[in-house]
Amino acid sequence: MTDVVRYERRGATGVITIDNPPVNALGIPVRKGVFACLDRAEGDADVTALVLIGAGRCFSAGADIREFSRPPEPPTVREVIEKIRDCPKPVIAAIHETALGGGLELALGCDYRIGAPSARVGLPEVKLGLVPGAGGTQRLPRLIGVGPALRVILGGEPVPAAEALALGILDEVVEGNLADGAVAFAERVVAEGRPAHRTRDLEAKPPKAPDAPDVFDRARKGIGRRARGLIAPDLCIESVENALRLPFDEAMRKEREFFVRCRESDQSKAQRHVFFAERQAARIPDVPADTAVISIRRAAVIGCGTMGAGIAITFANAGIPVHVLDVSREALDAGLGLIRKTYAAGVSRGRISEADREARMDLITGTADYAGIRDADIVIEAVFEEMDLKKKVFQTLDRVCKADTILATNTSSLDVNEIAVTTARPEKVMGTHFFSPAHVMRLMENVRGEKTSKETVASVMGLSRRLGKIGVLVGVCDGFVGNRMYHAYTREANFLLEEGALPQQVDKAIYDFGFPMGPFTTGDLAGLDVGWRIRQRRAKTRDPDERYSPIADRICEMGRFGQKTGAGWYRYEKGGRTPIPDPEIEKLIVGVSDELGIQRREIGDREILERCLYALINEGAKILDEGLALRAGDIDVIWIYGYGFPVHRGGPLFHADTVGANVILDAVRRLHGTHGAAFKPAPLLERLAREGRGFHQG
Ligand code: 3H9
Repeated sequence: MTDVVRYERRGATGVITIDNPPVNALGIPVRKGVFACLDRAEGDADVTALVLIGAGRCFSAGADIREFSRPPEPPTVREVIEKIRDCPKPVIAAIHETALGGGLELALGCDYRIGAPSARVGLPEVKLGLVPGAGGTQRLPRLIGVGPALRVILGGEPVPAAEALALGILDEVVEGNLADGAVAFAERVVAEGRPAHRTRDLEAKPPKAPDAPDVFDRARKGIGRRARGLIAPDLCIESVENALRLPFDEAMRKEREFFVRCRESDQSKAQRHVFFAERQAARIPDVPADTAVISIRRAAVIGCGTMGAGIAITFANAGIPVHVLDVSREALDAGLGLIRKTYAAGVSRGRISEADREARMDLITGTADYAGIRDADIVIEAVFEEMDLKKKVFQTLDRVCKADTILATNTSSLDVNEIAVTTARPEKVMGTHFFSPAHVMRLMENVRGEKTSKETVASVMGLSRRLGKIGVLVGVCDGFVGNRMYHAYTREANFLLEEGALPQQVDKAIYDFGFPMGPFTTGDLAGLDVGWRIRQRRAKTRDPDERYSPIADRICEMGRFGQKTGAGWYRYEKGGRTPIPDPEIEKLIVGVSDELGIQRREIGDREILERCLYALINEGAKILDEGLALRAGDIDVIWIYGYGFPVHRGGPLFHADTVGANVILDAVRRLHGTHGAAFKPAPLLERLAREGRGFHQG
């Protein structure tokens, strides 16, 4: 009926197939096509029932998110669903793989839903800063009850077929050919004379134990910290609440109002930006998608500390066999012990089954001998952050590994080019910067050296995806993209302490902005000693005229390395993780201000945010201009997935666009006047302000 929707007859059943690659998004041509097919089937006297099915990868990934920035064009998804409602013949949705968002809402508008065992259904709108907008908050509670519906809507995660069947989202799971199964199901419905089965006509099911009686209060509390500052989760709850207290049509009107409010909000715009930026990051302009890649069947990790262990778990979780090498038998045993402990915690929290734990542990082999890793297709070095040590490891790897093995380093700051040239295969050397804990954090900063080949880049970027990570390609500079920006951000945080603020005040302002924690709490969690060692190494090359805050060094000199030593920027109760402001640190900070002759003053939250965030943005602009990141969106993705930048603000450079380049430049110039070199305006920021553009426009 249109290029993307087909109609055919199979006996007395009309089959409508959505075929809109890659994910059958419900854009205008699809909506028009389904609408027209429904018209045709209604008028066909020989058709007794209809099947709605998707071709290709999935049933449907929902509304076409790209259309949200344009005025809606009829028929809307809701109007298509109303057309199904008014259809005098039963309509059966047949789902394979994913039915998400508007895709599931379309299926909920049908009389019955059957699924292949691969089916996964969900309403992920909340992850885009949205409320489901085509009846999801009304039909789902009617079908499965408000408690389970709230869990599906607020979690945003897809529900697998078996669970969807148990909940009542699916009426049947069909093995074998889905289209055949759907036609047979349709014929059965007609033969049995089953009446129309419209979800809208059902009563919303009030909460039952264990959700009763205060399911909504508990949902609000449950989303707590996770939903801090977000508008969509609360509106999702209110909309589901409306399913119980308002007539269907009125609750639907409200749902639409909430959806539009969210769609137009900066928050949803930011979250939609992140959705696309995340996918865009996988594209490397000079490395075409069909570039030959090295097939990675087996990996090795060198160094079995916290990082090495986390990386090994990441490989095993993705089903890739991995050797873990540590030349010290003791360190190896400790590392393997850490891996076992991590998996045991996963089992006890119900995240993985015993069988999975066994299978994954079986993929990990420890060795103290380089000969044992000869067959690896990629080796990731995660030894101590020392250039000489890393060079030695790479020379050994170059000698023992087969010729096409990729040699990667997990360094967070050292020069990948310098490491690469110590080998006879610099084209196969790259940085793979994981973030701690490596098996949890989704970011991988993939560092391309001067000599890294396109094949190596394509292989490592592909590997990131296989590992379930978001790989972002960056160039070589001190700290790469993420840590170089982090340095600019924490440097300002430290200067603020010298000028009058306290750690808890800075942390609160950053937390209130939406980060999971401020820089000092983060420092205590990550450990302060690594940064201290890096600073000591750099001390000789530091420009003596450059402003330098000694506070962090003094804290380390006291043996306070953060949570692991029970004290850092804060103090901690024995075994506790709650940072407690420490008068001793306040005394130290005030003492440093005195020493430096700085008159302490009242510092407000606004200044804290400007100083920390604008330093971050200014540095990001320099990095972009220097070509060390491919796009502004890549920097946003790095900061969201590696550093906890609030997703509803879209990352530092998206946030900069919402504030305006000219506003930020004015502030940066003012700060440059008072706080010196660190705020030297980035030329790119100046250009954007002059041209009235943003980082993401043009
Ligand atoms: C909604 O439905 C609102 C309704 O309540 C109300 C309506 C009135 N639109 O992720 P992939 C693109 S809101 C447009 O790499 P995978 C994606 O950008 C929507 N484009 O594949 C990529 O393009 P490119 C609620 C979309 O196999 C390509 O498809 N739905 C959409 O790893 C492949 O994507 C969601 O939030 C879309 N809806 O994962 C689901 N979806 O190749 C969003 C994907 O140019 N989608 N694209 O980079 C997903 O979660 C995943 O894409 C999915 C497949 C799991 C489906």
